[in-house]
Amino acid sequence: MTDSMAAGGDLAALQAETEAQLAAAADMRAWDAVRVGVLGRSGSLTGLLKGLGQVPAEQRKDRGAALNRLKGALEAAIEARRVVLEEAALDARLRAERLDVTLPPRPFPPGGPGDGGIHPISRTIEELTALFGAMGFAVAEGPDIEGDWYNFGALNIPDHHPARQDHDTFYVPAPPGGDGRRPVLRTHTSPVQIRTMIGQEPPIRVIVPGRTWRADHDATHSPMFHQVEGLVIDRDITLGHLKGCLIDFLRAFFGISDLPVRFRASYFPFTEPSMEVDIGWNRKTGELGKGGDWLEILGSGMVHPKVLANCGLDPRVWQGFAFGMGIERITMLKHGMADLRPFYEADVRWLRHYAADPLSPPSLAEGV
Ligand code: 2NM
Repeated sequence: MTDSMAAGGDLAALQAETEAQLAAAADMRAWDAVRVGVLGRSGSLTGLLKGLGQVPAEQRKDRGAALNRLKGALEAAIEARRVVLEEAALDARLRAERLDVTLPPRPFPPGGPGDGGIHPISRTIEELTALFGAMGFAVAEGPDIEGDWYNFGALNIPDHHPARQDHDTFYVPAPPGGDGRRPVLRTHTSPVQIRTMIGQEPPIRVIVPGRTWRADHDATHSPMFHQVEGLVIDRDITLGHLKGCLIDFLRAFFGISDLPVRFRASYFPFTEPSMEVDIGWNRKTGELGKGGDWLEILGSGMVHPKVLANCGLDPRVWQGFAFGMGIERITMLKHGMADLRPFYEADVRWLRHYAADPLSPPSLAEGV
């Protein structure tokens, strides 16, 4: 026991030395070495505390109090340095990982690897979603492989109907233990309207874009293609609502405010009455909106009472209209595309030409 120890000079020296080491510790590894060197099992302060027993009894109380004060001071200094080092580490990481969200977008149309565009089918679906969304329609989806009842039966399509024939429809082998009817690759998106009517209370306003399948393949038909169908069900829906909705839609979609639209009586098993809808165009030039010729563009009608009843809706209370059209077809007409096949061929030249800018999604304000 030296005089300086008795006066606590060794403690002041240890405190000064530890504080210097902490200040010099530039990272958490160095910091931890200092901590262990002082407070660890064979650390300098731990040694001093262990030596307390050898201190003469008359000095032990003061010495113990001084050691405890020192321990508190060193623990506080070590903790303070940890906070500083961790904040510095976080600052460095934030600087290194900084993302400049004000950088200009990648060039469009896509010109090189890493650049992308929206496929015209996807773009049309985005446009339909925006246009009908503004009229209060939600988007509904359902399975591509359907039960016979959802695809045909509920829609009042009888067993002998030509649409059901193997010739037109892709069937899947009937699973064991079922009713023996084969599941089908849906031939239209109408089964999703059936599921919607069964699953949710009216009023209903949905559009259903999606893949559909028919055993057909030539320059204007693909075995897989896309449809959008729409359904409105409420207490007092009339043919007037159908006409207003579809005229507004067609004029907005094609961007022609005075596009001629004609409703022509037709037949579908699932609607009564049923109507084909034609738009005005020039057969020679392909120009839409003028020319005196008519082009069939979609099918529509008031939902058949039997279809409503099949879905558990009382036709004396609920009624509505439905419509359907081909997405490839309206996309080709809108953009003057000559051939259906490039939609599915992943030809980068065609895609670069027709792809839409992913950073400019369709907006009603700009006109889709
Ligand atoms: C069309 C034409 C006319 C239609 C009917 C229904 C349902 F489920 F409500 F009965 N969904 N879609 C419909 C009506 C589809 O496509 C040319």
